[in-house]
Amino acid sequence: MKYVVATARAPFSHERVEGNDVVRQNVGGVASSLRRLMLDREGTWVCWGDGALDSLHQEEKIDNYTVSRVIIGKHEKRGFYDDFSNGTLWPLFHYFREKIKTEDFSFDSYLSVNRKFAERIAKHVGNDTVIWVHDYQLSLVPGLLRRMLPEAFILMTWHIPWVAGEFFSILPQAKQILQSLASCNLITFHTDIFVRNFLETHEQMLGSSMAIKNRVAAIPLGIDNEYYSAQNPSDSRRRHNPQRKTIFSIDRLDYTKGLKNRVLAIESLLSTHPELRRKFNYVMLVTPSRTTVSDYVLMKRELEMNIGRVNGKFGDLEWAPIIYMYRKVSDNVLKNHYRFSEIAFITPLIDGLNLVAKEFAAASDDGILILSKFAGASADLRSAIIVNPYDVTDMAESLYIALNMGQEERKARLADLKAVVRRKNSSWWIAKIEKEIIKRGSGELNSPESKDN
Ligand code: GDG
Repeated sequence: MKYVVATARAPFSHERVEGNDVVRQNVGGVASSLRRLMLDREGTWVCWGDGALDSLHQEEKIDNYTVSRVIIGKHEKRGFYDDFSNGTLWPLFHYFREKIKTEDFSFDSYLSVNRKFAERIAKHVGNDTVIWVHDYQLSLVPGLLRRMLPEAFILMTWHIPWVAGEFFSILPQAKQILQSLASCNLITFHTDIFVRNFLETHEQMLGSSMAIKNRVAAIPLGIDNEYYSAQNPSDSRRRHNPQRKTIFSIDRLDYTKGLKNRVLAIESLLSTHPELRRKFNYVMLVTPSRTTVSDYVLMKRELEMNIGRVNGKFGDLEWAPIIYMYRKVSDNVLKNHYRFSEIAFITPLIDGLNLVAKEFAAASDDGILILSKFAGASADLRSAIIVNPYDVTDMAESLYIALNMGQEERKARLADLKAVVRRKNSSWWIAKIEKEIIKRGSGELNSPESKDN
């Protein structure tokens, strides 16, 4: 099988560093799983060339596949990425009704960038090619491609939640997006709930259909378990203060991640259990994200005010409950945090999956995972302490339970989590998806909607 993969984010970018053209590998679970896939098979990866020097390298061979970069102008980037992808679709698919922007002009840019992707993909498609489109930034690509290539096999993997049909229909362009997705041969989501929501949406807006049911599957992304569970020899020392337990989290700065509620949970914990003062640190790593989108700038200010308030209320000359860092860290530093933190506190208000929860389970020596019930990963990671991220008291109580959990229970829970993450790893994910592609075979590749009844 040969692929043309399409993602908004690039696997590699060309940046200018001290006057030199430097190739940078982009981090993130999706990029690394797909990089491995492409290494194994020849093919093309179509992506957005957003690196400073990417326009000089629109087509380039990396290892045994081609990276084909779509170049987007400044104005178009604003409409496509800042406004429609992240100002409209992102809040829509995470149930943030008040944040959804519905200005028409940004949709024009979104459509034109999706068309550029579709045209570029079409250029690289040959016989036996599977076109694999990823995520909400490229939702119109399948429909545009279907018109150009009626026989092609088009697969879409949707990485974020799919919401209830009624909520989705807020979007003026809802039908257009849904019709585009419905033209795929296969659509994968991370959970059964998202599959159910998608099918209900389809039924409400386009009518009931057996064919669409056969083309949707829940296949959660796995991680590279070996990479995260391997010990880094240079990190054999304990990084954190052995006198205190470490509660750890890492997230992009995003309103879906429930960052403020975690700070409030620390406040509640210390108010109800003052004996825990100086007994732990909450190491809160936050990575800059979408810094040109206005909501994100305001959110950062609010989060930092709350951290300052809670540290001011409980801290002293020798201790502050929250150690906040706003930056990107290297993989080695991140793995070190995973390995040595006693507790991972991963409580998004809603999340398609959440790879951090899986990475922590793979890397941890003896840790406890506290996980939001609204993270897609909670469907599999049942041995975590599952919390409601809107219930600050519940989260504080879970922290208290985790801080006092005996070794036997800790070990049993972690062993369960590790077993799931090991089994459903990134190779499992690819194999499962390929099985679904093969199952559908070429007979079903031709115009999927024609089989509807
Ligand atoms: C979408 C969905 C779904 C983050 N900061 C640093 C860093 N990371 C790495 C983590 C992890 C990844 O980035 C973030 O994981 P997410 O699961 O949040 O993925 P996203 O790509 O943001 O989001 C999400 C995912 O797609 C996959 O389908 O789970 O629900 O929103 O791998 O480790 N890595 C390093 N330094 C950082 O500062 N090294």
